[in-house]
Amino acid sequence: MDLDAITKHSALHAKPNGLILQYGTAGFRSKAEHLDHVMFRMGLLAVLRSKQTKSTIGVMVTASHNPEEDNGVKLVDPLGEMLAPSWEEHATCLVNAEEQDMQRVLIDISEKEAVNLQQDAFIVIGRDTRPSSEKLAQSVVDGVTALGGQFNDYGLLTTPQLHYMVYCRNTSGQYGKATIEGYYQKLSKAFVELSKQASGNGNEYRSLKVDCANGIGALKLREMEHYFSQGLSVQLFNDGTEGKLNHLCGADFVKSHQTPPQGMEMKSNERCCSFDGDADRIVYYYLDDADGHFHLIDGDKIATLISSFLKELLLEIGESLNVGVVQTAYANGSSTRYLEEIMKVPVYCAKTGVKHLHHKAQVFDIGVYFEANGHGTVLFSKAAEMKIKQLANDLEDKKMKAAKLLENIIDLFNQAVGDAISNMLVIEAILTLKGWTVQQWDALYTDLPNRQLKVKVSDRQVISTTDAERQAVTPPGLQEAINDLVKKYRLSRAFVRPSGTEDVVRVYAEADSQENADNLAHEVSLAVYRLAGGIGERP
Ligand code: NG1
Ligand code: ZN
Repeated sequence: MDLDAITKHSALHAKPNGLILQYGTAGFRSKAEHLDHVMFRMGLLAVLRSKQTKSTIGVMVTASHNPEEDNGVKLVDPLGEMLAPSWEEHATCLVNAEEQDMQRVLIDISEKEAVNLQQDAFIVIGRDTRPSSEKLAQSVVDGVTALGGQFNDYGLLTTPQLHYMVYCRNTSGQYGKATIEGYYQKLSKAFVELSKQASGNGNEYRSLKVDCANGIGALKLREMEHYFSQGLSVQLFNDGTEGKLNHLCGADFVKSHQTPPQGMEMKSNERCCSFDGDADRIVYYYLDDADGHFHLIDGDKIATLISSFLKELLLEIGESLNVGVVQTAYANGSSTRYLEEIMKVPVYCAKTGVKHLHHKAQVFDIGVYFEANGHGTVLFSKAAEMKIKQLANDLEDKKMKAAKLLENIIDLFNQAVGDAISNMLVIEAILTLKGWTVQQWDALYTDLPNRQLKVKVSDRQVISTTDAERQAVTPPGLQEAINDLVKKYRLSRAFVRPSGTEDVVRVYAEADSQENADNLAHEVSLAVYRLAGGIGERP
């Protein structure tokens, strides 16, 4: 390690005095102007991680669904997964070290993790469309080169595309080609194959309106469109030519406000969907002509559609591969009930953040995981994948057809991470194959009315939780207060947890009516404000 060179370069990316940031649910996030040193240091850390794992490591510059002024960065581990927990701690240490302590922290990490500094390092970098992203990605490059790492800067990419590149490079191209072209071809081929298997012509189902949150999804979908146009035509809204990123649009806005995005022309019964700012989340929705209401189809219903379809195919080929669904505490109670009681699939509840869901999903032959906000994918164990590929060649007609469908579905899911584009194509293919309208999909079950609120407190870490975040352990008295409030309503449930991406406490409540869900959420917010050190205006 040429420590002098690092110190010299680091001075060009100086840390603002006193600023403390934490590697959270999705890496570091903050106002863009606070992140220059973070980017440089994440470039350094990526090189160490690459040397240690002897693999390509990814660095993604994005703040996903956060406002345009924010930015963020996260590292992507060798198989496209989120960074290992011990390295998250190293990241936090490194980023918060004062300039004069940086060298020591770098050496500490290298020693603790037994990094062979002679090993080569290779880093791939991607960024979203935020005005600040280009310069910040350059600071990552500076960090990588200061430690002598090699890199490939892919420029503008969706977050899942960057995960895909990392996965491809570390599996010697077996998963796919590590190029944007390779990504488009792999997914489109699987999608077109799947759509061909649909019996009717299904034309009435094959056009989709997509709200791209004025983000990277628009650019990439436009590039990709002609690869899959045989199977689906997409009409893009909020494509970034006018509006502001994530402002009054995008998956997060639609899910949390339960209203259509601005800038989208919706006619009744049309199938519409929204991506978030870095295109790893997707939610669907439509206006019902019967009642004129807006209907949201969130990650829970996406997981239900996908897992029920997979189960049907497995039944057809007579294979007893186990399918399980992983959710978080934010999953709508109706979805959990439907999955467990009607579909008879095992359901697990994991802590918020896809790395927790991803991890849990790996225990199944086929693990379907989705956050209610529309972030998720399906993981196929290697054994399940091999079995299905073999059956697709061996079995007699009808069974073979089902096995071939499964084979294409495996190819169509981004196995590295949740991916709005890939999930959109999976959903479109399933609806076409089933001959289902968006209403038929929605009718699987009825969501319980729910409400999410945020409460500002002086230190959100005073709240600690257990049981996959469904019970508050501290501060004393809070859980008892929540229990008493929940008892007042029917079909009710509520929980609170500190956000990992914003300086707030999140409150979730559901109940038998919207009014009751709203009241319960409000009352729980007041309890948080009172017992957990609320600041500012009372909720
Ligand atoms: P936090 O801020 O920890 O609640 C949010 C989402 C997560 C996840 C991360 C990363 C909710 C309630 N929380 O985390 O699901 O997507 O952002 O983007 O939606
Ligand atoms: Zn995102």
